[in-house]
Amino acid sequence: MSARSFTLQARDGTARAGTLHTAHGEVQTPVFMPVGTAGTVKAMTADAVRSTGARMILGNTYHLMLRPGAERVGRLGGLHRLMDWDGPILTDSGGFQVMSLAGLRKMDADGVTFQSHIDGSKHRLTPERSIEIQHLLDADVTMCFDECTPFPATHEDAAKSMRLSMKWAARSREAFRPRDGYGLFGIQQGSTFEDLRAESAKALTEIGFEGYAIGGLAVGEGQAEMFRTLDFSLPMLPQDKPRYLMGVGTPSDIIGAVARGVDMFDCVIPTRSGRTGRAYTSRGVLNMRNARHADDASTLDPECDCPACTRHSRAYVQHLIRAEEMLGPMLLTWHNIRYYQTLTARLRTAILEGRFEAEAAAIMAKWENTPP
Ligand code: PRF
Ligand code: ZN
Repeated sequence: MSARSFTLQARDGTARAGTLHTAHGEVQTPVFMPVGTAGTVKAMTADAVRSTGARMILGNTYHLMLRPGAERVGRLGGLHRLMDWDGPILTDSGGFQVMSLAGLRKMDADGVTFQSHIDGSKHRLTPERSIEIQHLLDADVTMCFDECTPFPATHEDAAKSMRLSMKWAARSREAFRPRDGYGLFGIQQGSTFEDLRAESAKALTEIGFEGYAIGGLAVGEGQAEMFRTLDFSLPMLPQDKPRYLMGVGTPSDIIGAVARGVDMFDCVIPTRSGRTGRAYTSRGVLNMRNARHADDASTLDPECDCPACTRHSRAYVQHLIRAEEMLGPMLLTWHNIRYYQTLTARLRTAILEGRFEAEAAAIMAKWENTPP
């Protein structure tokens, strides 16, 4: 990426609409990136993902280094080629996944050694190796190697953890090879402490990144505390660069975060809940396992234009889920991703037209007050 890797098109209050320019095309923000952890957005072909309106997806250093291996992905022409996704890809750096998935793990100031959750084999990640892997994957947006501070944390523990992440951010910047259309994002930490978020923002902006992520949130603090932290954390980050809230969230989390100035999101909710039988709709969440859908000839969401909604009944989706047919999770995943794309597109249009607040209120009112 270059100096103009992000253009801000409009502001409505603190909400923003922009465009991210990458080697694999442009992305309109606010953007929701479906999670493609292991070289696939689970249950979806790349064409299907694109047809939902998604333009950028997320991949994971941790999973791909273990299987099929970063060097192998590199030899096979990179992640875009491997998975037939020609749009932009952002890759997470691995530390967060090591902490949540790996078996035995040992942290030191230089990096982390861990056991694979797949076969118990031993591996090591450092800032330098994480960046190298993300190069091999050919990520359009590379994330700094960081430690996601667990919640709750004492001020002392959060400070120590954040300062380690800032040292790793400087090493990540050193290791990153700048190329046109490619960028490195810093990750702010500091738990829910204002002084630590400020120290982290200062450290990151002094190093200088193409974008800034807010890490260490959505880890159990709850929505009110997350919003309170965003209220003071976002103004600390450069206005002219994209802001990415990692691992968030529910539709209401996303609306509240966009209102506060976040531009980018990723979350497993639409894909994971699709595989467990839940549909996110304009009128709230449907559990498609519930017996009340067994004879229901209506669609999942009358406002949705996805294949599940335009061609199938709730009764059919229920049947597929109960019979454990693969098409059930496929249709629900497709629908849920389409719902998230429709949501962010609506927010973007409203920001461009200067009516964000009313649009957000209308979406939330229908979500909360209309029986699904
Ligand atoms: N750091 C990284 N990835 C993440 C997080 C983080 O803090 C989170 C926190 N919600 C999700 N994914 N590198
Ligand atoms: Zn649908």
